[in-house]
Formats: sequence, C-alpha cells, structure tokens
Amino acid sequence: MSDRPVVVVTRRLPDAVHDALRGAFDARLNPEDRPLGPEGLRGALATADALLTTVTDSVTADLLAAEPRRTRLVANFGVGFNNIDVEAAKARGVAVSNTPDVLTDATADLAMTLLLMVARRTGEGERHVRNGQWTGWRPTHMLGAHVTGKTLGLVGMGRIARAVAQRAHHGFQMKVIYHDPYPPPPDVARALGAEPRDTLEQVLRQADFVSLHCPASPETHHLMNRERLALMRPEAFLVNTARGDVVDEAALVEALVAGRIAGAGLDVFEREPQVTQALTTMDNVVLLPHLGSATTETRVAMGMRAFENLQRFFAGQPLRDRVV
Ligand code: 8YV
Repeated sequence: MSDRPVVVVTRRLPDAVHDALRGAFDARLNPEDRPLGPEGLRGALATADALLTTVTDSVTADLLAAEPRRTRLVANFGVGFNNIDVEAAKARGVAVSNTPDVLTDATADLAMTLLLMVARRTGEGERHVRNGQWTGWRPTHMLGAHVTGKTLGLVGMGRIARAVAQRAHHGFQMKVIYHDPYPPPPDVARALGAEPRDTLEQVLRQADFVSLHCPASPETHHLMNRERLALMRPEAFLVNTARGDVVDEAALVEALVAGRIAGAGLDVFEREPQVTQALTTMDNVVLLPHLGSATTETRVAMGMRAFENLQRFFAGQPLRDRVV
C-alpha cells in the first residue's frame, strides 16, 4: 500500500513515460497493451485517483455517472478529446486535460505525407513495384497531380493547420486558403501566406487539396457530407488527419466512386479500427492507421505532457492543459 495517487494508465506508453509515472505515482500500467473496454474503465474510475487515457478509451457519461467513483482527473494522451464526454465530466466535477503543442509538427508532417502520397500515387506505385508488376520506365506511366504551386484549402486554422500552412506555403510554394469560425489574428495567417475565406464552401470550391484540421464535436460531425464533398473540384484531393467522423465516410466513398473528387488521403476513420471496405479497394486512396503523432519523440513528449498535468493536479496546481 502507498499513499501516492493511484493512476491507471490505459495503454502501453513509451518506457521513459512509464519511468516518470512510476517515479511519482502508484501507477497501474498496461504493459500488455490490452484495451480496458467499458468494464475495465468502470473499474478504473472506481479505484484510481486519475486515469491516463487515449483515443481508444470511450469515457462516456454512463461510466462517469457510476458510483462510487474515485477518479477526479482524466488526463488524455492526445490533443483531441472526443473520446471523453467532457460535458458529463464537467457536470460531475471530473477534470479533463489533453496534450496540445507537442504533436503539432508530427501531425502536420503526416498531413503533408498524405497530400504528397495521394497526389503522386506513391502507395499505388509501391504496391506496383512490390507486386512485381513494374515492366520499366515509360513517359506516361503513373502520372500524378502536381503539388508545388497548387492551392491548399485548410478547414480550421488552429495549431496543426498553421504548421501545415507553413510547410505548404514556404516549402511547396502553395497558395493557402482557409476557413475557421475562430480565425487566428490576421498577421499570424499572413506570415504563413494564408488567406481567409468567409465560408467553408468557398474553400472547398477553390482548393486543389482540402485538408481537415477541425476538432471533432457535434458541430463538425459529418461536416464533409455529400453536399460539401460535391463542392470540391473533380481534380481535388481530400486529406484527413483530424477525426474520422468529420467526414461522412459513406458519402466519401460515393464521391470517389462517382469521380466527383480525385482521391483521398486518410489517417482517421469513422469507426476505427474498421475502415469502409470499398476504400481499401481504391488505388486513389491512401490509408494510414492513425499515425498522425506516431514518432518516438512525439509520443514521449505527449506522455510527459500528460504526466505534467497529473503532477500539477496532485500538487494542487492549475492544470497546464485543462479542457474542463
Ligand atoms: C493520438 C491524436 O495518437 O492527439 C490526437 O488527437 O489523434 C493522436 O495524436 C491519439 O489521440 C492517442 O490518444
């Protein structure tokens, strides 16, 4: 027995983060990395002072309502927190924190990866070589879409979108346009070469590449629905490193089948880890398994940021990254 706070860590984290957690708390780690599921989470909420959760843990209103509950902080590992019912947490006096900033560059890098991959057909090309189908160089083989100088439309202009704008504008001389209901100060956008548009629809009509960077919320659920996908140009590509349910996946499949858009690069899906089967058969679609922040450096930094939130909480200090 110890009088240190009990912290249930729902998934396996990098060793350095485990060491830090063990050093400060009675940390209940998950080295086998088996998801807890609703029953495991229910038990954790009843027995732990805090939870360190990930996108794979659904912390629902029902779970938060169960009594007796010991947990007073849910420290989410990730900038997104749509896996947690934050209104229910707030109503029950459970604090929630996230890990912004530290994953901005890794996620922006991955958005550019998807953009380049889908435009230059690199997934398809790699499959072609690996399958032994390559018969030799020819001038008209696997021609993709040019990236440099094209127009990138950003949906949302928060930290990650700005980092994408920086790469796209200063690295690839792209024209960057964006729409965000809570826009950044004009000088911030100007330094990134990014021009605002009054409506999302304008962005969709004008962009060669549309990249999604809004949080998942009831307002953004299926933001990219059939009607909005139809506004995109037939030569345009959709990139999603935000959250799967920002896109109506069935409507996206329809748009791709009908050739209403040229392709999609997706890191997130509506029902992870399930991926709509039709997408897996399309060569103009690049599919990644939610790798946005998946670099060693970033995952350590995310864990240390969650650790910092836990430490502050139990020291009675304000959370660095309070969500509610
Ligand atoms: C994480 C993410 O890998 O931060 C986010 O919102 O989507 C990813 O960086 C994931 O959330 C882990 O919990």
